[in-house]
Amino acid sequence: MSTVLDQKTLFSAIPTIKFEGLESDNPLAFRWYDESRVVAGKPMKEWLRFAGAYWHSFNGSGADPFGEPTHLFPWDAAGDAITRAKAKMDAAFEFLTKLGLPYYCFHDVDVVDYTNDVADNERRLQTMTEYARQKQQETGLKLLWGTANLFSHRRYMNGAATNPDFHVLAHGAAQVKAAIDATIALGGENYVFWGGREGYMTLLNTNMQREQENFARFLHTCKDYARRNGFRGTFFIEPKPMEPTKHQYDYDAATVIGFLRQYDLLGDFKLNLEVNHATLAGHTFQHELQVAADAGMLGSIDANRGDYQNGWDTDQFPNDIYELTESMLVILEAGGLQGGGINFDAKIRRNSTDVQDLFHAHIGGMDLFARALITADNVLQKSDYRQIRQQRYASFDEGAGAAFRRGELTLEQLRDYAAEHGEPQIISGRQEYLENLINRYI
Ligand code: XLS
Ligand code: NI
Ligand code: NI
Repeated sequence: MSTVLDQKTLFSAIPTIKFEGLESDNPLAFRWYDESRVVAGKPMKEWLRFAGAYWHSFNGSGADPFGEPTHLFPWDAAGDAITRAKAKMDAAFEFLTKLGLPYYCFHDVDVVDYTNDVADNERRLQTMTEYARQKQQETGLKLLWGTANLFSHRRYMNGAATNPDFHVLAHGAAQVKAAIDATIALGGENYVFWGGREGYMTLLNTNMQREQENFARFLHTCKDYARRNGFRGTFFIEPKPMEPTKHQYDYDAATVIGFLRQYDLLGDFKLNLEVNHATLAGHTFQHELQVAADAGMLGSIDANRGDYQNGWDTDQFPNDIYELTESMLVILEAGGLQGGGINFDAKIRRNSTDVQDLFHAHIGGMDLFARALITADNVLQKSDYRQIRQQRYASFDEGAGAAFRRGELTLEQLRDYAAEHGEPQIISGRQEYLENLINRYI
């Protein structure tokens, strides 16, 4: 991608990526991801439901705050907005099909250039929606979720739904309406809200209560519109604690669940959790997954990873089998994702400039998830992992412990139990044993 290649030749040298197994030395093949292999009662394909992210793979230019683009895409080279958008979509579908990714995800502005004219913007998106609909039909690819970008345009510098200016909120609403229309027309299975600038830079100029109320009202309004127009999928909120703003209201899973409960949105919304957002919030990804799973809100995930040596959202492709196995344990025990899938919200590095790099990145990520799924399933089926965890709480399963859980014991009765039974035994949490267990099955 470092030199502008002919559109037709961009991906043509790359073969369709196939499963070749562990014997294979072919870097353009899957070694673990065998889509129809059954794990824990379901084909891998159904557990994982991989999606390609339009914004990183087909718009991400490699530019950073210090440097110009390094990924020069042929589809950006010539023609009007629709011509370029169609060329990009042709390439996108070729890429997704070659990888065997069953789904894709997009923001409105990823698909076609955004204009400031509301009606013109709607027409452009409609044209591209029709084009995408045909492409989906030809290839069998599906839309995992659609969304609107309410954070890049300068008018959103103080937020969209939480902007202090109602006029800006209305523009955000216009974009969401068009993006919901597109999602419905494409049979999109979910719709995502990532509140990129729904937060503040300083509390000195911010009425937090009013902003959160407006945010909730906005979500209700969007949800009602979508439902009235036949959208039956799930709405996802994607938590992130900061970046681009100092503080974002959708801080982490627990915060979002509290917000949805407070504003009566629990019935229609679930969570789309992103690895790098979890770490930015000071959590592990497993923590976020567990919080969501426990609330019945584990909808979808954005797969990527951060960098241990710096704090920001580097969106690198996942490559740590140990961490991912821990995450898959949570996902498997929760019975899978509710309605969502695994979206590669990840980008190749600025200096990864070969066409193959985008393939290697996704192959690595897909193989890693497949391997983590198999490993986690082995841990659950073959080891005493479940038993140890269950045993740890056994004192609550019968007798006084069970009575406590049923709400039958007063504080006095608890006191008497302590006095009668003396000092509790010291019981190990067996952390190192459990940690070794994961490595044993990798
Ligand atoms: C940015 C977010 C974004 C969402 C979609 O950090 O991850 O890419 O997934 O708006
Ligand atoms: Ni994301
Ligand atoms: Ni992100």
